[in-house]
Amino acid sequence: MRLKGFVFDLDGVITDTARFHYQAWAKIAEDELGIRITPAVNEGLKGVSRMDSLEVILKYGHQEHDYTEAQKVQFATAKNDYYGQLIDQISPEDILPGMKAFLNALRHGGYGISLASASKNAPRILTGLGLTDYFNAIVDPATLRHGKPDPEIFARGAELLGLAPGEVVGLEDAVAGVQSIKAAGEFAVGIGDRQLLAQADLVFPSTADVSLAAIETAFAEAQG
Ligand code: B16
Ligand code: MG
Repeated sequence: MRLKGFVFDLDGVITDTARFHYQAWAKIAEDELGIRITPAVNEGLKGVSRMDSLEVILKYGHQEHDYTEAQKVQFATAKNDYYGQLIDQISPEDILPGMKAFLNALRHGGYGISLASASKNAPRILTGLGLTDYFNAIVDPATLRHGKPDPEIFARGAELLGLAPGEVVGLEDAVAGVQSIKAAGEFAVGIGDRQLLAQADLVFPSTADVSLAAIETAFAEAQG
């Protein structure tokens, strides 16, 4: 099959929102729950949906049975309100190194481009970054039944481009994300630690290293 499209994760691939998620969850956890989260806890929240992130934090604080659904929704809403204030500062300067050039190369190459982010704030973040126009489609995470590592989100990313899974590359920085790409039957490009992302077909240590030529070569070789 020929390579025709790219399905992007957002946080950790295009920009670093993890620090804002951390800041917002740390505040809500401390103020409302009396739980002090650590950077290690935050690592476990990457790529995880908002409500599931709250469950991880409650479990960490041994409070997983202490609240009603309505109270949990309140905590998650408070977190998102504060997070919204933080991401309002996002500008094109927050695009991770190399990614603007990479998106330009994809556009010139005539590739389809879609976004497979678990974040309901993704459209707002792309607007802040000035990147909305690069994307032919954005998966709406509210319409999904399962989060990463389930294949649903990356499968949808290809579908929205009108492409088969075998015709696209998925880009991810999280282990659960790479698992989602592979389970969808797509070619996985990992960004980060080679050992951690060993399930990816190709790994770049950082966004600055991502090369379209290297991806095209590896994709063609994988066709056998
Ligand atoms: P929201 P990604 C994910 O984005 C984040 O990594 C994760 O930390 C966050 O909880 C999730 O989005 C949901 O975000 O609260 O804005 O809907 O990595 O899938 O681009
Ligand atoms: Mg990510």
